[in-house]
Amino acid sequence: MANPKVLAIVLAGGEGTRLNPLTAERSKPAVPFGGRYRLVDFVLSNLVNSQIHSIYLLVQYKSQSLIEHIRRAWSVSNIIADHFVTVVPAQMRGGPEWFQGTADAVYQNLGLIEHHRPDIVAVFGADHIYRMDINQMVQFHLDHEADMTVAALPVPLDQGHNFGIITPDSSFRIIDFQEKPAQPKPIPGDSQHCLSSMGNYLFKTQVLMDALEDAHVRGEKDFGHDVLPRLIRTHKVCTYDFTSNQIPGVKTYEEPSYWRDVGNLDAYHAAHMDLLGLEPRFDTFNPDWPIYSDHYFGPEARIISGEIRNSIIGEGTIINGGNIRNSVIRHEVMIEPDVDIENCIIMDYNVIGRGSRLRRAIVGRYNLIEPATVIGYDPITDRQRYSVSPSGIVVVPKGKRGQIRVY
Ligand code: ADQ
Ligand code: ADP
Repeated sequence: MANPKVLAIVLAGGEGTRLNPLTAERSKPAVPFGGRYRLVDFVLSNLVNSQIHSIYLLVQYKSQSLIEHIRRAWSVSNIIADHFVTVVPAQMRGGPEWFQGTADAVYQNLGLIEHHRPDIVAVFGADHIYRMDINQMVQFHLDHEADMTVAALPVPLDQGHNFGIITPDSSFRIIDFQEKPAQPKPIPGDSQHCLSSMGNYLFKTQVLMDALEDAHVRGEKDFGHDVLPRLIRTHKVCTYDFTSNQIPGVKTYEEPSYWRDVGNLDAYHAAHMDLLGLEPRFDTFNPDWPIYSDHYFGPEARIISGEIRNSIIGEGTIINGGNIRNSVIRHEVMIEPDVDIENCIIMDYNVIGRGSRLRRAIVGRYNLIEPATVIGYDPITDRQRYSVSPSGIVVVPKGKRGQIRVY
């Protein structure tokens, strides 16, 4: 089939409880990432760069911030009818209930699929940092005449309990699937890794529609727990090897097949550190495969004085002294004199008061960090005042919007 019609459904309703307090007031896909992005920008950029332009984004949990980001960053021309990024809230068409799970979210929107009648439906998660040419997966799906295809990659065995674990046969057909197993099966010949689903699926349209009707009748709600394990018994479900995906413009120094589920604060912090350095593990600069986001209409960053090493400095930020190392500072942050910042993520609209010392901290948006504040040096005080991750990352939650004026 040349040029199949692909409709994308991006699941963007995740609560992201393990990222709390970053998700206390917004859904996980809306969580800021890097110097200027939100998590959802990665999957949307992958779709658009793969020329998949018909995109529904299913939202649910605390979605206002995500909806506004999509409006600012992802409004597309209305001249071409099938080019759209449309937010779909839970509309309770089938009864008085929100989406009950990922499969139920798509089930409640089967009408959209019927309306478009695509050849293939791409159901993708919105929570991951990666580049992927989805057309290569589409080609694989067609070549293997699969009813469903699941993108997958090897992950360390000790992380396997967080993911759906796949066992394929030699022709890539999935013969076993365990959602978040306590004891994941290693890949034959590689005892240190297991094959994890990335939560990105392609379906033949009718197969998806029938599977969701069937799941609904049975009271089943989730792709990973219910739909996938059932479909592998009745249909041809294949696994697409993400490590075979080739992206133009990826540098030799980048980690091959970079993919991160930034599901908890430690993983989220570590993925930021992957953006740093002259040769970062994941380079956000790739003109052949850009990551799109909203435009910031304020001024450039201004460095008045201070020493900055190996850091990302967002637009509209003013550095007025101090020492900044291995950190990501987003837009409109005021760094006052004599500040010391190391291994930190400072989100937008913050003032870091004179003489403060911050180490391994994440500062949510809209905070005024009082002068001489110390964060990340004394675990007991940190735990009394802030959230602290298992590895000791200290998180200052989001402050009140409109409270901070940097200029
Ligand atoms: P999880 O990431 O744990 O596992 P889940 O929490 O269901 O799965 O989230 C999947 C995607 O759906 C995310 O993008 C999330 O934001 C979104 N989502 C969650 N609930 C939703 C709802 N009610 N409405 C709309 N969107 C919703 C899944 C798979 C695993 C796989 C991992 C990879 O189940 O098999 O290994 O993804 O991270
Ligand atoms: P974020 O940091 O995620 O972008 P903001 O505080 O900047 O969040 O808010 C983004 C949008 O979400 C704003 O329009 C704001 O009014 C809205 N918003 C934030 N919190 C809430 C809330 N608790 N209830 C309703 N809307 C909210």
